[in-house]
Amino acid sequence: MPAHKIALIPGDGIGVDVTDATMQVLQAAAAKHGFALAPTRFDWSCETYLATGRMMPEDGIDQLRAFDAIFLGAVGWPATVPDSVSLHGLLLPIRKAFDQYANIRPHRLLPGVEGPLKASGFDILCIRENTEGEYSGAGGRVHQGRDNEVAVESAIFTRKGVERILRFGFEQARARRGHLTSVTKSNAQKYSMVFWDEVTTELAADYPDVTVSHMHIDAMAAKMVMAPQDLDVVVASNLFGDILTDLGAAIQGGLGFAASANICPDRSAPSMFEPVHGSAPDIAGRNIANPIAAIWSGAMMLEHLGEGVAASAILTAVQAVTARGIGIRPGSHGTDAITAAIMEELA
Ligand code: GGG
Repeated sequence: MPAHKIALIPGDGIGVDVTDATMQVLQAAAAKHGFALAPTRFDWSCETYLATGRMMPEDGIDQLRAFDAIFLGAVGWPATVPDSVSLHGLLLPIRKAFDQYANIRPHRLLPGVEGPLKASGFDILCIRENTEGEYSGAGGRVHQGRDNEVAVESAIFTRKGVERILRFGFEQARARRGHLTSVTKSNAQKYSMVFWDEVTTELAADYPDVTVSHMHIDAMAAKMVMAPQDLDVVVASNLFGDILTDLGAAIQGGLGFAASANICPDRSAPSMFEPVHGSAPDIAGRNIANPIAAIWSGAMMLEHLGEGVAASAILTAVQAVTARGIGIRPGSHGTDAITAAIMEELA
């Protein structure tokens, strides 16, 4: 029986709760569909940082390299470790080291879930550039604490980086409804974002079957609220994609439903799957967190591993559960109850 080697990084807060829930569902799906999952757990978190001074060991990336995929819960415990330290110590280095340049985030309403909008028939695939741009980590500070203090943070856009994420978006659009919206702020950011627009126009010639719109990030934020049903594939830079996908999560009913995949498209390294939400320290360990975003991310991982039938079965089970009204409103059902209902449907 084939066994997929999974690196599990539950991380902090509700990351632990939703990772445990996800693994129960994935293992049940594996048993039913004739494959095995061999998880290895890495307890790398803010607690690790407090104990060792690092979010993960020095050879952490090498330890992960041997796995077929990585599943991550959430990162962050701001009461003890600054978010900038935890994010740059774990999540961002993994994305960069494994060239997981395409961050894919689907936004649509599950059956029974009422989002805050009148529109319900939207199905958006946000694709966020995941390795450079505003999160490149290039910059520095001098004269700290003095009145001549300076902080510089450079957003880096390379032709290779911009081209490959746009090509990825065009391919996705081609496989879906054939429309791509490229999001920039090229009226204000006249170097990097004008460059991004130019590359989009250049590449569009290779995809005559895909229609293209250019939108500014501010107009896009309004569009996602006013007319999300008009959107198909949306491609954006690291920061813009990060923000837009929290908006996407909001219109799909909340962060409890927002799944994501950090894909290394040429498969030269493991891809990583994680819910969009963070660690939510206020509800950690209280059996309150909605595990659906994580379980959906787990289904995306199975799809990536070639287990499409099991992935579809999980999504069908999740949809059946939300259609029954389970897990559709914050606090209506606990983590365990939602997980149990999904397992029941799966069986
Ligand atoms: N579930 C992943 C997580 O903990 N996300 C928190 C976060 O702030 N992520 C920032 C990012 O996705 O770049």
